[in-house]
Order: sequence, then structure tokens, then C-alpha cells
Amino acid sequence: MAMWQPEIETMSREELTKLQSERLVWQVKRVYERVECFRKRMDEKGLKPEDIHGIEDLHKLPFSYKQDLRDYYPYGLFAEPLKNIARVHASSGTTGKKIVVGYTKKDLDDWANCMARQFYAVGADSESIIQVAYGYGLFTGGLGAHGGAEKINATVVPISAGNTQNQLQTMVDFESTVLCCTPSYALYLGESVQEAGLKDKLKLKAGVFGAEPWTEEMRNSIEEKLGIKAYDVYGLSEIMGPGVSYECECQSGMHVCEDMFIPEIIDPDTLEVLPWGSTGELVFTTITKEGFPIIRYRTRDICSLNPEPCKCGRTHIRMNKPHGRSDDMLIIRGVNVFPSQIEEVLLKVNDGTITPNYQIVVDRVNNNDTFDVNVEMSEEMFADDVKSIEKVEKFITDELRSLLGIGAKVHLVNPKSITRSEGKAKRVIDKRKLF
Ligand code: DLL
Repeated sequence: MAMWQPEIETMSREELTKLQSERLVWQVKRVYERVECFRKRMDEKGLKPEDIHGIEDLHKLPFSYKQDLRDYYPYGLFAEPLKNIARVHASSGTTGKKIVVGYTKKDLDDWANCMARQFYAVGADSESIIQVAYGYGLFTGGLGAHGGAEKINATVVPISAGNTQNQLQTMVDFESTVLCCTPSYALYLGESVQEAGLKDKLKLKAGVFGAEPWTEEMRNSIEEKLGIKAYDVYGLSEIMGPGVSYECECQSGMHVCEDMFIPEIIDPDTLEVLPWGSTGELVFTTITKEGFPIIRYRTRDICSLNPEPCKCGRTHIRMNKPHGRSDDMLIIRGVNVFPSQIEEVLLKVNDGTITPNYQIVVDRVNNNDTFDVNVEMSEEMFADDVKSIEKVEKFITDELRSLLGIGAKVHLVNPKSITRSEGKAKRVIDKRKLF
């Protein structure tokens, strides 16, 4: 299949290393001068920008974390004044506070190129009709895919997420050829297509699915139900959004846009950098980002990097599907959820009706994530009437919806009914088979 930027996508390792080194030196100098957090951290290590000569020195640099985005909320990590920031996006942090990222016009253009590479790699071009069913808004999915689709001069259908009947009607009537959404939603759409007997009416050829972990079985099932090829796309707001890495026609790992992001794999416990091929935590350094550059960002995603040449001819390293996280973040219906966010909501119920003991139960039923929150009520509440229980459940449900943007089923359960192992409650039960 055609490549969007073949001169970059097939660069030799030698050329890539040279380019990465130059860009890293530029970036480190820039963030040292402009971003207090990085400067302080480098100073603590006794490092000056002059100590970084190329990617061989990358390991010397300090790590950065999601917590940094909270500490410097909202704009404290930006390396450009706000007048140069063309757009912001945001996603959940470990507590209610969102994490905010910013892009200059050039960053948006680079991002569009990442997604344009993805679209070309799955056979899309200016003839394509791309239905973007990722959510539009602060989430990077919708506008990220949109930018890439516009870049390749395709026809964009910016339908955003949800409203399945409308999605299907649009897909048929507008003759969409490429679908972008979360894999779980793609599967759900596939089921609905099957039920409605619409498969023959679809013009879909490919799907670009990401934002959450998914299995090969899911891929097979989506491909079969929608009659398409299903491709994986990875990204995170802190680094860019969708398109940090993307699958090509070989469907065997996602090429990292290495001219913009340097990936490393570390041991999350010892912090040692591991050789390519080992499984560990993925760390990224952005080397072209102007608005929100980040050095050695610990993604918490667990995966491995594969430097083997790919049959498609692209030289950029491939990352295998992330299969887990080194923190407790859950992805429910594509939304990042931290148990600490549930705790935060429960703390708001400070009238003695509930205890802080809770359990999150996540499952997948009919390809849709279910999200239940069980909360132990207090002994006093236990004797109380059903009306008050319903009132508290409704309060927690509403608060969770406004914080996370998704609905949860909240159940007040009897005191001491949530099992504790060695005195410690198990906060999350994830019954989904994600990997
Ligand atoms: O999910 C960006 C995105 C949008 C990627 C659309 C792909 C498609 P965040 O909301 O910041 O950004 O969440 C980032 O989602 O650290 C991973 O844990 C997870 N994730 C993203 N893509 C994949 C994938 C977007 N293909 C977090 N496979 C990341 C597994 C993924 N996990």
C-alpha cells in the first residue's frame, strides 16, 4: 500500500538515529529554558542541556509522570505562550482534575501527518469516505482522526461516538469506506449490522480502532461481522493522541512515528532501560512537539518493541499491543478511569450513610463494557429505608457521570459484604478478557 511520507517512513536506522539525536538535543535545550518542571528535575540530577549530545544520552534524563500534569495544571508544562497554542485537549488524571495538553499549529500539522500515515497504511486515500465515530471534544480520538482524514483529502464524516442506529444509517447512506472508533464499539456496530442484515449494503473496507486494549479474537470477529480489515492504532493525550503508532497492512505491530517520538522500554521497578524485544513499560520522549513537549514520559503501558524489518518496507520500530498497565488505570468504554476518582466521589457523601469500602466490577456483555460500583453502606443506613438508599445511589451515579462522562450502576451493599483478602479490599474486579 502507498505511504504518506515514504522518505520518512522508510528512513534507514542510521538516518533515523541522526535525526532523533538532533531533535532531542534541540528539545532538551528548549524545555530546559522554558519549562520549570524539567529544569528543576535536570538540575536535581546535575544535568545541563550541554550534557545531552544525542540519543545515546537519553537514559541520563529524568522521567516525567502523569502526576506532573496535575501538579502543573492546567498550562504549567507548556513550552509556548498561550497565544501560540492553537488547541487544547484533556483526559482524566488520577483524580478529578483533568490533565491538559496543548498544541501549536505546527503540532496539529505533525499530528495530522501521523494519522495520515495510518490512513495510507490501511489503504485509504482522497477517494475514501472516513466515518469518525470516536468522540469529538476534549478527548483526542475524534479530532485526531479527523485531522489525518483531512490531511489525505478524504471526505470526512464527523459523526462522533454513539447513536448506533444513526451510525449504521449514515454508514450505508454516505457509503463510508473507513470506520474509526474504539474496537469495542466496532464490535457492537458489527453485531448490529448482523442483526439488521446490513452487511451487503456496506461499502466499508477498513477500520482504524484504538484507545483501549483489544484481542486478536476481537479483531477476527470485527473483520468478519463488518466485512473489513481491522487495524490497531495507539496513542495517548500526553504524547499526541491517536497515531503515535499505527498498524500497516501487515497487521503485525504498530509502527511508532519515530521521527517525532522516541520510545524506550524500561523495567517499571528498577527503572533500568531494557533492550528492544523485552517486555516492560513504554516510555516516550517527544522530539518535535512545540506546545507540550515531554521528556521520558512513563506511559504505564506494558508492551515490547520489535525492531525486525517489516514486510511493508517501513523502518520505524513496531510496538506490540499493550497488554496491561503498571498502574491501576482502567479503560471503560474508551474512557480512562482511576479507582481514586471513585473514592473522590464517595468522599462527597459525608453524611454517615456509606463506608469508604467499595468495589468496581467491570465486565463486557454483548461487546459493551458494564461498569458497576458496589459501596458498603454503614450499619445505621442498613436499618434505613429503601428511599434513602436510592437517593444516595442516585447522588453517586450523577457525580460519577459528571466526573467521568460515563454511566455507572451504583449499588449500596450490606455492611462488610465486600470481601477483604488479608484485611485489604480488592478494589477492582475486571472480568473482561482484554489481552
Ligand atoms: O486513547 C488516544 C487514542 C484515541 C488512541 C483514539 C487511539 C485511538 P488517552 O485517552 O490519553 O488517549 O488514553 C491513552 O489508552 O496509555 C493506553 O493505555 C490506552 N490505549 C490507547 N490506544 C490503545 C491501543 C487515547 N491501541 C491510553 N491498545 C494509553 C491498547 C490503548 N491500549
